[in-house]
Amino acid sequence: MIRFLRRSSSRNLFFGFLNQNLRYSESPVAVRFSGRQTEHHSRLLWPTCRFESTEAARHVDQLYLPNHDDQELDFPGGKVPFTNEMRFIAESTQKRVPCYRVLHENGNTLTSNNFTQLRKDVAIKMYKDMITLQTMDTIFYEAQRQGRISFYLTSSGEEAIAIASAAALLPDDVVLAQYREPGVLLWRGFTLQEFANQCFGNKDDHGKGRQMPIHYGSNHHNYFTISSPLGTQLPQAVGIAYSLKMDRKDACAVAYFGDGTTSEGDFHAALNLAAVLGAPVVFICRNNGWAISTSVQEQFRSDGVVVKGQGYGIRSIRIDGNDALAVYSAVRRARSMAVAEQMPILIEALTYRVGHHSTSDDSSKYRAIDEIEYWKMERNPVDRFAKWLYSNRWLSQEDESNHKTTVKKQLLQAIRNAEKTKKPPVSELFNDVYDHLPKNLEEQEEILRQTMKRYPQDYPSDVPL
Ligand SMILES: Cc1ncc(C[n+]2csc(CCOP(=O)(O)OP(=O)(O)O)c2C)c(N)n1
Ligand SMILES: [Mg+2]
Repeated sequence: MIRFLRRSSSRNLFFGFLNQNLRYSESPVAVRFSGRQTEHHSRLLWPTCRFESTEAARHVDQLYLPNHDDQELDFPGGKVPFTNEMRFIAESTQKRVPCYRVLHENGNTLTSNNFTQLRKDVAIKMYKDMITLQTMDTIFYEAQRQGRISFYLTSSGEEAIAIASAAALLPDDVVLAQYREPGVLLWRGFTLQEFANQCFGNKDDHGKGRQMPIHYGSNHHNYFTISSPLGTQLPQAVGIAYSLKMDRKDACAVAYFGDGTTSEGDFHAALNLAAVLGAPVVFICRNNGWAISTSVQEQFRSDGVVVKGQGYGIRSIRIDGNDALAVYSAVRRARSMAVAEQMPILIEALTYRVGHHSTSDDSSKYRAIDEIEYWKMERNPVDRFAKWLYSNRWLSQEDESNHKTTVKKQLLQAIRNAEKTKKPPVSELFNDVYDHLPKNLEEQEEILRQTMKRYPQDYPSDVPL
């Protein structure tokens, strides 16, 4: 059963709005003036509805307060009951939040009704895209090792999260990813040639070669360009979600991030802002156990990430990120709740980073090989999904090997093309920020050109001046 944690504790600490004659819920807004209900849009109410956190008042549980003394503190945001018992809220729940899954490791569904049924064509595309992603990772990784591109980073072990979540979204949903989700862009139709052009930083790259490899972006696919500084995409996603809300769009923003990123202030600011604004944003945390060499045990003391949602008043769920059907079902439900109820949702997907952090890392220095092998062999998300497809007779070995061969050929061709394509000229480094180049940038450009002429051996010879 897909069960999202309620966004406010049922054993809430706040009574709300009980003495106020104005009640507010998300857009379109049901407003009660002295008990009478009128339809309004949230914008009209914005200035008067500051204390939306009083949503908690709906879940009042009197039993929680056996020793309350009948009096309440009339506090901004809602009345708070007094108690004569000095009780601290525990630092953790007694049991860990369970992890929603659909597929057993052997590829069988655990029960037939705990997930959203997948269409055959969607399921096959999901599997083929997972294979394409793996092939892309192998070939680009090798290209980096051969010195043909400067950097790379794989999705190995996390293929199901990117592909299955992308399949559950709609094309108008705006994606703000971290860097380990090229699978979402692949699902949306970014071509192998476009991936290769970005990694090689040639003149056909949409970013004009200004970014490191894997910092993909595509306006056409509603996919914001990746930023290296962790967490910056999260408050941005809230802003975008809020603008979708204002424009009454049937779409949400979707923000992806890793476990390590939850230690950034931006994560906390984003969750709070999203809850307060009622912004339709789905936060998808890929908890893959590691932030480069920092394990999750060193990252946080809480029961992972899922429990943080409730602290901000956000409905949340923990799912098996290596189970494509669980990811698909939960993201589909999350996106429809986010849009229909105009609220943020937090998903924590448990998975494992099977590869090194990036081509600049050697993970054997800080983690056990056995741990990697276990996740690679026994909890492999692609193999698990394939078993399910085979058991449905939706996939044959022949289809699979034909697809692998075709993709490999296409990728090698894409790399050859990308390598042959010219680099963008130096002037592009300074364009596209200002309408007219300001004086200081003109000076910088001139200095760069002179330096390149003076020390040609220190600059790539294939970048036209
Ligand atoms: C603000 C900031 N701090 C530090 C870094 C360096 N850094 C790059 S990736 C990374 C680990 C992030 O881990 P996580 O969010 O779990 O994502 P994963 O790599 O596991 O997918 C760090 C610390 C950065 N890019 N930005
Ligand atoms: Mg991580």
